[in-house]
Parts: sequence; C-alpha cells; structure tokens
Amino acid sequence: MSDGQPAPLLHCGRHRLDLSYPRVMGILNVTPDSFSDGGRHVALDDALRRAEQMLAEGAAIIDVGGESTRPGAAPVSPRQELDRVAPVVEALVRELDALVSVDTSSPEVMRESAALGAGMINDVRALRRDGALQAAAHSGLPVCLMHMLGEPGDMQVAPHYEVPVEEAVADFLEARVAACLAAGLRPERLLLDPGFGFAKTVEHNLRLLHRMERLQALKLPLLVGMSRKSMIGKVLERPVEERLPGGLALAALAVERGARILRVHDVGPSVDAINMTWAVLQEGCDS
Ligand code: 9MG
Repeated sequence: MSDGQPAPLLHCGRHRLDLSYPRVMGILNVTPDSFSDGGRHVALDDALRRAEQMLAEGAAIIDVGGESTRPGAAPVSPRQELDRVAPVVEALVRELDALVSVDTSSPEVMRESAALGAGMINDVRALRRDGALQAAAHSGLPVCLMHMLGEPGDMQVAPHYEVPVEEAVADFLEARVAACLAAGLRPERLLLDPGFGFAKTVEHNLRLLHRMERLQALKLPLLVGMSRKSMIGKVLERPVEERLPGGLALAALAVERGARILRVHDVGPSVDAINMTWAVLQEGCDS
C-alpha cells in the first residue's frame, strides 16, 4: 500500500530498523517507582527480564526512560536521570543486543547513552534544551521529535491553540525539523510524534488522531504513543489497568493513518493488533 510515507531503513548505531511496515517500541520506565525496591541489582535484573519479555513478544525497540513525563511530574537532574538510565542501557545492549531508545531531553544523558550503545533518542521536548541539538547531532543517532507545549508540570493547565490543533502541531514539528537541519542533523535520521496527551485536551487528542494525515505531509516517519493514556480513560471511563482494548483500537487507527512506530506498554497484544491492521491495508498492493 502506498500511504505517501517514505519507507526508510533507519540507521540506529549497529542496528538497522526496517520501517517499511509498522513496528512496536516497548516502554521501559526506570523511575524509582517502576520496579521492585530490593536494591539496585534487583531493579536492574527486573528491567532486563521485562525488556527480554517485550523483545520475545515482538518489540523492535526498547524505550528506556528515567524521567516521568506524566502530567504534573517533577523534574529530575541529569545526574539522577543518568544514574537510573545508564546501567539499564548498558545491560540491554551487552546482554540482549537490543535496539535501545533513550527517552531523554538531557544532552548529558544523550551523550552517555550513545557512548554505551543506544540506537535512538526519543525527546519529548524535541531537542529544545540547551545543548540538546548539538548532542543529538554529534551522536549520529535517529531522533524522535515530539510536540509538547510547556513542561510536564504545567502542560495540562488549560491547553489552548489559536489554530486547529493538527496545524499547530505540524507547524511546531516543521520548525523543529528546520532547527535540526540547521544544527547538522540529517533528515533521514528524524522521526516525528504529535505528542498525544502532552498539552492537549481529550478533544485535541481525538481530532489529532482523526486528522493525522496532515502530519504525513511532512514526509518523515511517524511515531505515536497512546498506550494507557488518560484520553482512553476519559472516553471509556476506565482506570489505567483496563485501557488495553481502547489502546489497541487507537493503535490500529494510528497505523491506518500512517504511524510506523507505536510506543506501547502491552507489546504482545499491540503487535497482533498492528499486524492485523497492516495485513488489511496491504490487501491488493501486489496485484
Ligand atoms: C516518553 N513518552 C511518553 N509518552 C510519549 C509519546 O506519546 N511519544 C513519545 N515519543 N514519547 C513519549
């Protein structure tokens, strides 16, 4: 099926990621509340086992994050973030040879993670922190640029856009791509993400997904994350542990609208949902 998107082979350090079909990125949060409190060694082992399970279920990428970006979350220092993330990145690369993405906005964490063998940078602030553009350019790694206004601490306080949300998101991402190119990042290393749940009401999120074709016009691979998010909770009135069916429906719709990487918690069911969606979309493509 031609969906107007490029079908690149993304160069992620030692790994190559084929984006001619949609792939799953498994979420591995390494904030202190994410794993057992049996000490550093046990927590590292828990993280490794969890990543191993996600890879076995079909994840192509493991996204490691040491800063909570939930609405209202408090900031962490680069040192704290590095202490959480670096041992996990190192172990995932060494023991599992995994394609590791690092969910960070900190130039220090980008540099150190790249040196440890990470294959991708996922920045919810789209390289707007001081020094982040230079650190990402120097790493040579692909970067996911996400749309967000404000900071996680205040982003959900009355989000408002003067133009339709899909236009605001497209304009923002276009400006960030221009900043990246000016800093020496290569266009074939960039991915874009509308940032579902970041400075957006439920209505913004629904509209953005419905009109995601607008972002395909930017001609870069699209990554989306909606897994377990409050937009599902609000529409279906479900607590976080009952949001999987809603999340799978959103994943299928996102693939139909051009997403090539889905960032999810529940890897196995998501892989099935997107592969099934993709099979339908491919129907008739060879004939
Ligand atoms: C870290 N993180 C949390 N939600 C996310 C999303 O929707 N996209 C990306 N790229 N990262 C996210």
